[in-house]
Amino acid sequence: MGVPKAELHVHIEGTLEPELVFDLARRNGVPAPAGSVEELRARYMFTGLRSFLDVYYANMAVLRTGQDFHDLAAAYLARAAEQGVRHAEVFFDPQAHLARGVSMGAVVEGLAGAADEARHLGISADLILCFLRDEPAESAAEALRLAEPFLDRIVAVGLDSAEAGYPPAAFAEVFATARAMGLRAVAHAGEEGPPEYVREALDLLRVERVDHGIRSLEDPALVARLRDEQVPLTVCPLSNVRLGLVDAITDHPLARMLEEGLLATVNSDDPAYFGGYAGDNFAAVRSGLGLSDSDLRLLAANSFEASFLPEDRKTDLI
Ligand code: ES4
Ligand code: ZN
Repeated sequence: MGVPKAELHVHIEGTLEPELVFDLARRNGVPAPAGSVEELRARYMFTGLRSFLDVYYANMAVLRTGQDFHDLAAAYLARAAEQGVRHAEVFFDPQAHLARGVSMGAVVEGLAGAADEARHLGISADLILCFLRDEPAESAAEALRLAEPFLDRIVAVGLDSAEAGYPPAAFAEVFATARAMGLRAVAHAGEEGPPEYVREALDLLRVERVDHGIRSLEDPALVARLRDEQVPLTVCPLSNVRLGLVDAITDHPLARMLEEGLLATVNSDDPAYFGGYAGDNFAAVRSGLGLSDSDLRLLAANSFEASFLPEDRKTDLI
């Protein structure tokens, strides 16, 4: 079951297990991306973020209807609840789906319907609309415009996809528009990109959390700022190892981040691809880094603290 926690960094499309890829391909009459589940899983050997994203975007082509998004989220929320996740803030990538002719309504209503139904499992979920940083900012603005009728189901905007060479600055305006609409803001930064991208995310996008942020450790002044301002970092240990950004779980910088007094959390990122859900990531850092019970309690408390839940619900859950 695992310690009660919130999951703040999970891409719903990254929870698409190979079995569901094949079920949905059959249901929708679209080609499966491989000959078999085993053949597909055998491709999950990544040399970096780009090599992972190529497989991730290819597989999500089987997602066509609101029911597909519902079933995807229902499966994730059931597995997350089993691993002790009491609240999830879930990324989705609408631009990738709009490009295939899937409507914003099908995506958001499918995901939100599953979130409503999962309440009886003891898990709540909110949605974070992510912009693709390797697409033009105009495309992000169009996605935000299309999301306006569904804003009551969306808590925040985020920024994801290939990072190196795509600094946050280009998205300052669309993030300002989103904040003016009442949305909160987060961004991936310092995963494969330099510490400067973390600064830009804070200063230009005015994000309240940084997703990954591990490369911040290369810059002592930035570390001091993240500590002083207690900026939450949503760290994804198994993801970093599987993408080759960290050599081994035993070398993961999470231990150093805690020593530095940073507000770190542990998350799964794309659990269908990286070898585990939230509880598996907690287990991996516990054994790989030799974290103590009090470290694990701190990580769990941080996850609620860093969430966008109302203060009274945070205190109930911590
Ligand atoms: C992602 Cl691991 C990672 N990094 C950036 N963007 C992403 N989208 C899905 N997984
Ligand atoms: Zn991510």
